[in-house]
Amino acid sequence: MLIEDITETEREALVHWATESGADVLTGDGWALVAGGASRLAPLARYDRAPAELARLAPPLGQILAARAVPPRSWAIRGGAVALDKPVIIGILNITPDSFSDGGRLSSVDAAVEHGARLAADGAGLLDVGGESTRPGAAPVSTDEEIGRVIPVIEKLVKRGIGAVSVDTRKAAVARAALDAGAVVINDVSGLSFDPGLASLAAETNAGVILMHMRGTPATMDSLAKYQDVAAEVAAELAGTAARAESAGMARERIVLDPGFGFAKTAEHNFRLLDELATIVGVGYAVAVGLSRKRFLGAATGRPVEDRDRATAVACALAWERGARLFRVHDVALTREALSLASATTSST
Ligand code: PMM
Repeated sequence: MLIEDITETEREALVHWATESGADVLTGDGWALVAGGASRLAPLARYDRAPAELARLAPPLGQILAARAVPPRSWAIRGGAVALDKPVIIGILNITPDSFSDGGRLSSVDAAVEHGARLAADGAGLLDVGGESTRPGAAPVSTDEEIGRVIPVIEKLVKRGIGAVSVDTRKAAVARAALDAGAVVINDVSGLSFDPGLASLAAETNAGVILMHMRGTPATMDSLAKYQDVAAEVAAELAGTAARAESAGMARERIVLDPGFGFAKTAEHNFRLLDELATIVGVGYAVAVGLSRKRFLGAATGRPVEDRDRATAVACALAWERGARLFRVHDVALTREALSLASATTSST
């Protein structure tokens, strides 16, 4: 890597760092050439690991390294594996009172299962069933209520063999009930920070996990949307989450990371994060994105929430190019079309 326009202090710090870490460095007036394997150079691109004098260099170095990162080709889930050499679409099945409200509980369960069948037929490789809204300011849901919403739907989806099921929950008790009912993945928007029991449960059961980045809780996250360099900071925080998951016993190949679009991020942060998504891929795990119908897509297109599926499909194609492999969306058919083109156009990145 050739690094230009560096100060004398940065040059000295770089030489010192290279001696300690075993990388090779050649320097001149205002420039440095650094050579070494990607794993040896990676800490330099982590603003939380690099020496303080080199913090300014971390974001551009992160981008250089990330551009060379190769996304994992497979994700181990409970009882199987998901190939990641093609885009994997995760269909959203939110079971909240207003989502399938056509009368009594039984008919709304059936309506949700039918919707799941349609998402699977459209090309969803995973159906993500959730019973708690995580929108800013959404009211919390009790564990019993959440179980009552999601389990009947998961049971029927599994019984009818409609598709692999993931449960979108922050709670270990809900995740356990969902796994017992046949779910194979836990999608935790809190990134293991809400319920201490979730990490050991995931490790014991060999579930696949999607660990998402956010700060605070849905009630407090908007006030925590403060970053100097959003992609580098989200990458560092997700690396910490993944390290905690592994020390709780989760195998690396079961972990998917998600930068959490819209969670503790402003529209501008979301645009930067999408552009610099390769920095998240550079952390070294498969990356999922949840872009579907989110507010920042409305900020760019002027479209209301019910008319953001085209913007979602385009955003997913951009994310694929930058190394994302899993895409959580409402409109599976449209997104699949955009991703078919994106993946046919890029050889594996
Ligand atoms: N977004 C929502 C809910 N769950 N899970 C993951 N992994 N990533 C996300 O971005 C995500 C999520 C909120 O969106 P919704 O209310 O439209 O489901």
